[in-house]
Amino acid sequence: MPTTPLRPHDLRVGDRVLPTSTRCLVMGVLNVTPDSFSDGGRYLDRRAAVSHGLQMAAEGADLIDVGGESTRPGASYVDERTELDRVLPVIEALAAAADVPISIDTRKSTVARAALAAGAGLVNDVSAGRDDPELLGVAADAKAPVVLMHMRGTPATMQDDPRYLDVVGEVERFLADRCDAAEAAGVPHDGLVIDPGIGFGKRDQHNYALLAELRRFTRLGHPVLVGTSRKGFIGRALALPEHERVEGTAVTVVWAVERGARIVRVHDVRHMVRTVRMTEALLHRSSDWPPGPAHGPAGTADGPGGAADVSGPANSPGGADR
Ligand code: PMM
Repeated sequence: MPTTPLRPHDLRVGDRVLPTSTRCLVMGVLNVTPDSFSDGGRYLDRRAAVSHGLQMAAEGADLIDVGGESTRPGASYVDERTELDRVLPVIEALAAAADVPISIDTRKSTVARAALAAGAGLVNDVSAGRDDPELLGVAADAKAPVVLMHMRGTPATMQDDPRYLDVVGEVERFLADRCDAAEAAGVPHDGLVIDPGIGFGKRDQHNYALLAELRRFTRLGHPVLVGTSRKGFIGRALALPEHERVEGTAVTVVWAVERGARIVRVHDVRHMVRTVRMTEALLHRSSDWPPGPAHGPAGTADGPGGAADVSGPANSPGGADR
């Protein structure tokens, strides 16, 4: 395994390039499920789901992750027809109306294939291609990038007494092996994203160790995705329920960006877009990162260039607003 961090590459999604080599992207979570731990039941109605996806895009999400199967601890299996019925209409509508790529959060090759045909551009598989080995070939055929996440067991069993001797080393080896499997199935090296799987078959001490050593995962040479949003370890640290974890999530996002994360998967897009931008301004010692025209949706109410744009020239000493 290489010992020094490698520069992660950009991701090619259809005819777009997602600039993961330059900045950390924000992936908005859209769970079309009755039982996901934080937003379950809210977006089971198609119109509500599509409107929330469009809102996240307007708030600056770089991509939208649509899922039709809850992966909360102990969640039961969702059959293929149910999952397809939940996600396909939402993906079709968002692909037509939103100007950001859509990823399909699934463990099933059939769902991945149909979602890609319906307009999704990436596949996010929390089983890293182990539950359904055909999924990697489906992504390869569609030339779609794949997120490979570490999980111990399945969502039904993953929190049954998870133990590791060296959680960071074990997750790193797992991800390296799954990258090899994906490449063997035809997914190109620069179509892979890796994710240590915060909260998937891990105790709090494991989540903390993985976040502390996040930079090690960048040595694999792929963009690192981190999903801490509203998760249980934040709730336990702050003694707060899911909908009260936005500040706790923001701190983990700052931490992850500072340690090399190139995609953060979040529910509270508006807040986390600002959190990521401010962290990157600090890291690059510049209010203008990446240099050049501001990224994100042009002209949203309070996005860059929008009505509430108070950015002023980079390096300006600041006027009334300091
Ligand atoms: N977490 C959840 C679902 N999918 N995918 C990736 N790649 N990484 C994650 O951390 C992740 C995921 C669970 O959270 P949710 O129920 O709020 O979607």
